[in-house]
Amino acid sequence: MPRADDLRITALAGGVGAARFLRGLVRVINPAHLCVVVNTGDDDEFFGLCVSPDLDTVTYTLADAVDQAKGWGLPDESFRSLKALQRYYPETWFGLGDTDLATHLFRTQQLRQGKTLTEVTAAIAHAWGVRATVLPMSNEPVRTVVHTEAGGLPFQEYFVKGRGEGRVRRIELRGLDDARPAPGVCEAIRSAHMVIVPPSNPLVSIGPIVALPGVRDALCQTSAPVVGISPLVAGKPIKGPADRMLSGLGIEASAAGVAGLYADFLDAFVIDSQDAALRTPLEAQGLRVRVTDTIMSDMEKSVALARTVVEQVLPDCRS
Ligand code: FO1
Repeated sequence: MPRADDLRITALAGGVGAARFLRGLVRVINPAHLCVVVNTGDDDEFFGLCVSPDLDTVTYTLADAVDQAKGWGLPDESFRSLKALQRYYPETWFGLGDTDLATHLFRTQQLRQGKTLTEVTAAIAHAWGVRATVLPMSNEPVRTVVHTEAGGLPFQEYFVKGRGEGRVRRIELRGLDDARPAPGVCEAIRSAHMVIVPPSNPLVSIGPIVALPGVRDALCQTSAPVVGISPLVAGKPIKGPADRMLSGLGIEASAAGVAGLYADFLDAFVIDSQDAALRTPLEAQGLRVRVTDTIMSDMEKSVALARTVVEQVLPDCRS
């Protein structure tokens, strides 16, 4: 059995929820042994700039540079450039901060020079001193489009401009048919000692990663235990519209509903103490269940949760 220090862990990640877990994980294991595969379905272009919100949230958080209150972006931001852009653009609802703009300018320029998103993401992570490997899920664009009664909206338009309102009827992953997992994604899942699915939205954060060809098979076939952490506590997410999205699609908005979406690849599931009653039904589905405090309101709680997850499955890990 490997020691916690030697563990090679691959985590799938959306934005804020996953990042809060990962900030604890890099204090429990060697960060150089962590590979994070990040959702890019939320990516979009604003003012000609390529914006990858989940990649940046993970990178800034692992660099201990994220705005703690919001969980995304950089602290002490000003928005003078955005205000100036109002002169030229009718819509400036997406809050790109002045400091954050540097990352989008760099990413856009590098992509236009022909670099892949994998290469640019590695360069950004390196520039922020991040020791973990941060991988975009794909180098091809996959865009999450949320269909409500009002029609299909690109993810940021649904989530930020529309505040996640409207009954969700369908989630479309535009571009999926022409996309492959980025180099290293399936290998990282297959060669890890442990795979973690942190508390991210199962439909629009983890869903796009798992939908890429070969990723679900890699998760099912890896010899590593796959452990998930429920993003829902007493049926509600800490942040975002996951519960309403699940209900809209006819899926139970609970830890059990989320476990059902991961049923074919999950070995163990960590649920919150408030959901202790779900332990027995989840165990009846063949899952190993750990009940603990999953609300990561500060760094100590993130570290404690990461330690619980790692210790829970450590005995299952092959050397
Ligand atoms: N979230 C918001 O609620 N409002 C914003 O204006 C906003 C801007 C933004 C800019 C850069 C960035 O990296 C993230 C940003 N986010 C904003 C967060 C983002 O919408 C979400 O965290 C993810 O897409 C969901 O994981």
